[in-house]
Amino acid sequence: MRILRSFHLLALALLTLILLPSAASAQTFNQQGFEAYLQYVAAKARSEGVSEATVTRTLSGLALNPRVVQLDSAQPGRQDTPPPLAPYLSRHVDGTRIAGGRAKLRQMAGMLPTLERRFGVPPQIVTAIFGHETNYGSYTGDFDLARSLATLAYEGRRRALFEGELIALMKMVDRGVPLARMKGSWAGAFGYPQFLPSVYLTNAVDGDGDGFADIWSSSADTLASISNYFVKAGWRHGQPWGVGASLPDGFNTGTHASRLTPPSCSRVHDRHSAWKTVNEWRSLGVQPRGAIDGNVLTTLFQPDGPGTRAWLLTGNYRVILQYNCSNYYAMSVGLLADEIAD
Ligand SMILES: [Ca+2]
Repeated sequence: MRILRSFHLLALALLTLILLPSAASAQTFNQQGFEAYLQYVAAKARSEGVSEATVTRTLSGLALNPRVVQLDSAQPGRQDTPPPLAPYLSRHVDGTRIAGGRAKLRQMAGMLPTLERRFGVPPQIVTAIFGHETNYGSYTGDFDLARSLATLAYEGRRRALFEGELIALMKMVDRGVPLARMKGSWAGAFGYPQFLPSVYLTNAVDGDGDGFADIWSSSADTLASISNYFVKAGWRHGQPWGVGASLPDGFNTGTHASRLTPPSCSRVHDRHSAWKTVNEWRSLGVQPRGAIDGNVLTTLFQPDGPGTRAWLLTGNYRVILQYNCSNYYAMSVGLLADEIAD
């Protein structure tokens, strides 16, 4: 076995030398180059222990998907001034999504105490994620995931990410997930919580006791899997994600800017102030408008400028950002969760 692995790795190294320069160049960005690249991915998957049967079934006959390339290149670029938050919130935390969340919590009421005891994450937070990702399961995408991931990897803008996800997809198949279930968004996310394959492998769990983590059609498994993700990402039981805050007249948030350099996703984190305890904020005249312990560390966030809504955000807000690093996303998840809670 060890010898076989070494042989695979050697073959992989050779294939990398032979294929990558041509696969990456503009001239060979075509089906032929794509197929050559897939040979390289197949060798890499084998070296990571994926079975030959799965490699063949997943990659043979796969065609480059021009629609995925088109959608990826149409992604909006960076904007110098972020758009205002308030209009986004009114579009995403609306009556329909709030009613849908309350209905989902009622439907799942039987399992919620167990869920919260097992993971320590409030069901309304997890349900708000479910609501934001797929409107509680009403749309999950019908792109062929292997084809999307292979296309995005071959295209090369984020090759390491998508190549890893394509191999993770094959590992899911080896674990018993039918290849026919591998449908999802053009960018490779699937199921009720829109996990990527690597996220499924490390976070998906069974919530209804049938032994299978079915995030395609089981709300119980979906809520358990998102809860598991949140626990692993560091959710602190008993702390809110954040609370609204009243600022004194003329308060200058700029004087409390953070001096830390965020390790990742800096454009999102740069918009938050320095960390202070709630009591320290109170001493500066900032009043929390919800229940929160005085010793909790928070950042102040007033996205739309002086005179607009402001919030004190806890470390749990950072956990929501790990799911999707966008202030627009995390704020609307937090506010939707507050709305759908009892
Ligand atoms: Ca299950």
